[in-house]
Amino acid sequence: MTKTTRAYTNIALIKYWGKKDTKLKIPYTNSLSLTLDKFYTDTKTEIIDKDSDEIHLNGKLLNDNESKRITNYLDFIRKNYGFSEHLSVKSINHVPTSAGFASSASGFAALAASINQTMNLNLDNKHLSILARNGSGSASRSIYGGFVEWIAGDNNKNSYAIPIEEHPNIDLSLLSVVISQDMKKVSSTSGMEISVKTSPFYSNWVTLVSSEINEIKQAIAKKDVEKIGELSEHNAMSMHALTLSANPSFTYFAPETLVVVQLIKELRSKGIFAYATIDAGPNVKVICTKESAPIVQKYIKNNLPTVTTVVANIGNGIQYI
Ligand code: 2P0
Repeated sequence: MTKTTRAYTNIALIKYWGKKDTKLKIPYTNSLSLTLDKFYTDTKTEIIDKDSDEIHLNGKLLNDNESKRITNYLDFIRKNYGFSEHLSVKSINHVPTSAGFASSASGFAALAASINQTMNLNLDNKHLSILARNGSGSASRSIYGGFVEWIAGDNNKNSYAIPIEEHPNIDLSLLSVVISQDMKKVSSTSGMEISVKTSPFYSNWVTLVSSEINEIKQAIAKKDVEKIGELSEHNAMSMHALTLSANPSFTYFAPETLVVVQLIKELRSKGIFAYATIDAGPNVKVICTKESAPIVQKYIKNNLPTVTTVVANIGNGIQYI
């Protein structure tokens, strides 16, 4: 009897932005993330005696168009892992769009782990991370809890995530400030592609990430939360500079995104621990401590009453329930 697999979402502190190989999802740089609690995907897969897959998301059977990304992924796995059976996939996403997180990281990590069980692939975590990456790059990191580094590599065998500190005893929380729940106009996949091809700063980004990854690992080892916050904010802003300097230029920022960044700077000038990180959307994730999180939450709500906020803590890797 196969169990349900659960994978949590992660937030990149040093971000993944650009692929050397778009099909296999091999990135140009390493990246480093923190797995979060609360936001997760539960998935169960079963072999079905049919000639196509059945994908259910949150209790709804998806049509061909809606399930295409998943069925393409299942085709890829069948071809590369030597089986031909079709599958029923039942996923429940506990990553509400209202929390401002993407679900592809937890979704593809849970799916990879579930297929590993159902098809008896016997993959260890390294190979599971490779399989998850083939679905979505950031999913490679959701195999593990805590701080995780995705080693870029240069082929399908040597690009995978490794745990840096699975259960770090460190005082960090993440406050998500949700500005908009609308679907983004430029997907991460195409945003990365345009940035790689056209930003004149792309090669500087590759150099920057390699030094910031080393610095943040030292900061994690020393539990230097200030340094972790500083590096994360600088890395996020540098990633967004790639979108602004692309041709044609684009941005994921909404006007309120910049207002929140400004409020965070005001808080810091008053001695409150708060650093911003922003992914491929307008929402801001604020790196806080347990003590500063409610203060930051209140300050942002007072200044921008329309936003919603959610606090997350450090979470675990793949679970079998
Ligand atoms: C990250 N993001 O490191 C970066 C920072 C968004 C900004 O990984 O094309 O959904 O499926 O590999 O993993 C979002 O991109 O992209 C992402 P694909 P993915 O978390």
